[in-house]
Amino acid sequence: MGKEYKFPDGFWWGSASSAPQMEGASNEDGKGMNIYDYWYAKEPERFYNKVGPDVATDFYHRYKEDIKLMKEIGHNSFRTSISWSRLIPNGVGEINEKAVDFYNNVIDEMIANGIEPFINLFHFDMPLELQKKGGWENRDVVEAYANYAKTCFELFGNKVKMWFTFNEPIVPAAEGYLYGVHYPNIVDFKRAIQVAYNTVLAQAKAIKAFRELKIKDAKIGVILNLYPIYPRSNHPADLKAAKIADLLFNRSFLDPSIKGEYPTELIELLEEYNLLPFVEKEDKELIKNNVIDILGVNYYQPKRVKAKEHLPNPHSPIMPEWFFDYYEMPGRRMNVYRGWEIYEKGIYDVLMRIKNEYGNIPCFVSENGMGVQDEERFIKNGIIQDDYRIEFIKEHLKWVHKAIEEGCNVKGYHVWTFIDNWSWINAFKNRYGLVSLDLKTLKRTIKKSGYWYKELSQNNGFVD
Ligand code: BGP
Repeated sequence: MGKEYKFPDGFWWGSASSAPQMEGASNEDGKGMNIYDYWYAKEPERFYNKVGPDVATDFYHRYKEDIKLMKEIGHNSFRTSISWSRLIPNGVGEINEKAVDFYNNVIDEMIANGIEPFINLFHFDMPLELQKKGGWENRDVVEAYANYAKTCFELFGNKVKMWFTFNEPIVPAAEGYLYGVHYPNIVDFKRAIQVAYNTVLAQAKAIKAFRELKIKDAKIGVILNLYPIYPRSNHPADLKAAKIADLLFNRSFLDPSIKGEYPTELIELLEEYNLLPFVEKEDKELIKNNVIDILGVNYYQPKRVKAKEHLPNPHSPIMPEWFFDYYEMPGRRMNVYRGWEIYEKGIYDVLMRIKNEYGNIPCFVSENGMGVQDEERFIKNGIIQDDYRIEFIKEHLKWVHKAIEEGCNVKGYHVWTFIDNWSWINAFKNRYGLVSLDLKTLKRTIKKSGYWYKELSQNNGFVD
């Protein structure tokens, strides 16, 4: 008999996904285009095997079957997002009644099956009409988002009690405007910072609207991809590298979301390199007064950094990597399919930091999971035998358990994800689901990890 890992009563067990990654029906029932629909139509070759978001997992048509499956594999909660461009096709103005019906049906179906809906408002999917107006760089879009958020609270607030402003708001800024990976494929640090700042502002405005509506028993939070950042050594130059990476990748969203203000060191750094965003005088007060109730932590991998080996080319566009190099720790373990390091203790380090430096605010693991390619090779008796995924989840949960034992206010754990879903430029390359999806027939089959997850949830823990 091994050790027993029991979790607190009422612990959330479930998974997370998002509208653009599962709904499909991207051109049905009055949905407007978002930037991914548009980018795929324009440059399909940028997506793995040229598969776009038009069908995804077809949740739009199969939500009843899927919610039943969620229940079957032990979900008591599930996060998805509302597609802004489905609800308000132009981003502002008219509401699409068919979308209202769809989201009401999904929410009702989840509640009827004992699954608490966690609803996120934005998962990278800017309505195209608003992108044409400058997207997050434009303050009118910030206003439009606040109105959209208010509309969602009014429409669904009577049944949804867990709200999230953004999933990984740093991603549209960094991947879209700095590294050129996501649409609109721009490389410009200063513009990326403006985007990041405007999303923080948008969040504050949404929270303000949320508080004014005084929705009974409802909470609002944000979901951040946080990284434990480990320096190569204790040499001051390595420590400085880690500190800057932390300011840019963690504290840029953590501090304003929880403490209501930006770290002084971050402001000074940006000022020194002429990267400060445009701000209005009244923003500061707004951000200060509208902070979150709960934090979702997405954790996949740590960042390891060291002092730079070489001076950056002064004629190249300034990048975060002007301040540090990535460090490949000898002996690190990799998920080779995704190219991400597996380091389970990282989740504990992040959670303990939230406890010690961010007032032990209620939090939960909002994404954690393992994407593996060509999983059909593991099929035995018709089921994918994904023992590696069970192992991955277990080893992370042991560290979550330890953080809870040491007083961290962790409320739940959500796997990424319920069913193999569509992912941005990687499309269906890496499979993350507890349930597999046959891309040709759209047939769903529970994987070994799905059955295991059911037991985990039923026992509120596991023995290992
Ligand atoms: C997170 C995103 C998800 C999801 C996941 C897996 O960053 O919130 O949308 O996609 O990562 O990453 P990927 O799909 O890139 O392998």
